[in-house]
Amino acid sequence: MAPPAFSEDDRHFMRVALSLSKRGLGNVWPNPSVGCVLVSPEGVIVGRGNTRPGGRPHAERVALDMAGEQARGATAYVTLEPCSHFGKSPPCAAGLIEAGVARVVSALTDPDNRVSGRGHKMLSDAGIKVDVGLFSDEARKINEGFLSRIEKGRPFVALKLASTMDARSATKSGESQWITGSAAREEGHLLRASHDAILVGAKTVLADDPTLTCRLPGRGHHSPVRVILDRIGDVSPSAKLILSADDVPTWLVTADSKLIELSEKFEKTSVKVIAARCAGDHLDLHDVMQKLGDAGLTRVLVETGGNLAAGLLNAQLVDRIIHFVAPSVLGAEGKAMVAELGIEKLSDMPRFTRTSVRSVGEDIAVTYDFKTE
Ligand code: AOF
Ligand code: ZN
Repeated sequence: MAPPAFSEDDRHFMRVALSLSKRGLGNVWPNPSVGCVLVSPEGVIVGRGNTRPGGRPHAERVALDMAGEQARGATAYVTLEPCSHFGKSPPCAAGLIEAGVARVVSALTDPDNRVSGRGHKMLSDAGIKVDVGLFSDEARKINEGFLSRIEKGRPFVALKLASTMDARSATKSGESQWITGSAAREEGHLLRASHDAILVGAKTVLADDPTLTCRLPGRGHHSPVRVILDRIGDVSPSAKLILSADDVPTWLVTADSKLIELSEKFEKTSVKVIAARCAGDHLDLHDVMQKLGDAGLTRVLVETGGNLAAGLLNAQLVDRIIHFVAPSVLGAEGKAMVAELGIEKLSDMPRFTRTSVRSVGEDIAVTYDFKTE
């Protein structure tokens, strides 16, 4: 069958839906962040919506509620296939049918096995014209977290690194605050807001006692889950992350053998203790990510020291690197931003594709995505 032909209007309205969908990133896990625009036959937007915080209501439901009767005869632009399953509310596909929508333009088939094509089929069985595939690459990118959890069983992992020009992240004695400037640190907060969780190692908690919240003027107080990897139970109940666990969710991942001990240690707090397998003297990072995916996380931002960064790179678990580079030099005695990887041959290096370079205040921010082929 020939691929559907999309008009300039189709492209325009799908772009609006895509930009709406970005608003929910970090806020809608375990669900994908979807955007929906309803356009009347006269070309007027009569409803729009994106998946609401916590993942419900779905985008289509929000847009349909806004449009009311005006949805009749409209075209719906959706960044993901409308769902076909009964969750806490009836399927979005049924909602679109009932509202009398005439055509649905959808960017992507939903890989969730409760949907996977059935939403599109429900719509076309009801006589609605369904055109799939407009801006699918863009839609995939926005929902890379959700897709990773469904397709690989683990969240999309972004590693944030901040260093001098010679890739040092601290002095020999461990002084690291602050290598990058205030603009880069502010960007760091923005980055946190678009992730479901921030992951750190116990060593970072012991050294810096961070809060890892999102402090962004005018952007409310959405703070992602804080995840601490603490294989042996080093983190103290008086760490700021633990003390603030009532306000911002804090999860601690430990070795299977420590589950009971640490559950008791944090019994009186709101900390959620999760057990993962060990591989030698460290946590099996594949199992850690699998457990975080099982718990619903789709986008994890790692802000940690060189050892965990190296572990994740060696395990091929880094999907993206965001590297802030300061205009300074620390020399070989400084701490490397990535610890030893044990690489002997260039052909064994993990390789990335650069996707953006920007100047941020005095620093530069370079983003790289993992090279898959
Ligand atoms: C949509 N529109 O805005 C989103 C969808 O647990 P439930 O019932 O909320 O369903 C979650 C699933 O619904 C999720 O895994 C994905 O397949 C789909 N998400 N679907 O029609 C939306 N967020
Ligand atoms: Zn839905």
